[in-house]
Amino acid sequence: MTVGRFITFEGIEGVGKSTQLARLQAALTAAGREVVVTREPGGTPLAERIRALVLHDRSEPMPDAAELMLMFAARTVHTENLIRPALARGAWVLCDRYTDATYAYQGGGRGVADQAIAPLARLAQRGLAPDLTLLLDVPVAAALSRARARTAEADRIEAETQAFFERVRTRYLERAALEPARVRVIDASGDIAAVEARVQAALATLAADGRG
Ligand code: Z5A
Repeated sequence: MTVGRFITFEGIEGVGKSTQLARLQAALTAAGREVVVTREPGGTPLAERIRALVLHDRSEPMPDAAELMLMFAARTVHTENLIRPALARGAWVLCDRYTDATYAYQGGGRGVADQAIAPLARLAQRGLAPDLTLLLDVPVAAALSRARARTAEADRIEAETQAFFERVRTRYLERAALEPARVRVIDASGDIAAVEARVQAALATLAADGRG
């Protein structure tokens, strides 16, 4: 039985997910919650090995279907071995990306059909879904300029074009419109404290819904 809370952060690269996730972790920990912070692809030793393959292996071309299935292989391991046990003992799981990212990147970005994604999502998640998804949103150019101010070498997906990220952002916003109770769009422009206040306001609505 799920007794903790499962909160995911989504958005295009550089939008500020990791920054806000760390702030929410601090706030929830200070409030006495057990908090588990994790990410996708990855989150467990095996899933992190899949992450290294899917994001960094350039030894040969990676077909879109292979990229899709590697994302779900990592997600299945992560869901079964880390997320479900943490929720079962009452922890709040804060996850940097989950299945919405697959619909946005492999679906919107690569053009894989939703009909190919949905059955894999059902297999990997076995009924588990986030209680709340915070979709951080700014225009693509602003997010990429935040991300590219850092010095790390771009991975296979970060190296994509601005047009790719426009499609990813559009798909994220479409998904939010389809599931407004779960997916809250957070205006991620402005300084870090201003965005944090918007995240806290979205969290308060989770509590008001009786899910917090
Ligand atoms: N992927 C996929 O294709 N399919 C899937 O199913 C899944 C993932 C699950 C994982 O990337 C890649 O996997 C991702 C999608 C793909 N590829 N892309 N692109 P990752 O985990 O390596 O990185 P990321 O998720 O893209 O996040 P990121 O680049 O680390 O960005 P972020 O976490 O959103 O931003 P940040 O690190 O918090 O902030 C970026 C910089 O901006 C940093 O210097 C901050 O100090 C600064 N910042 C943050 N907030 C602000 C504000 N408000 N103002 C100004 N500056 C700010």
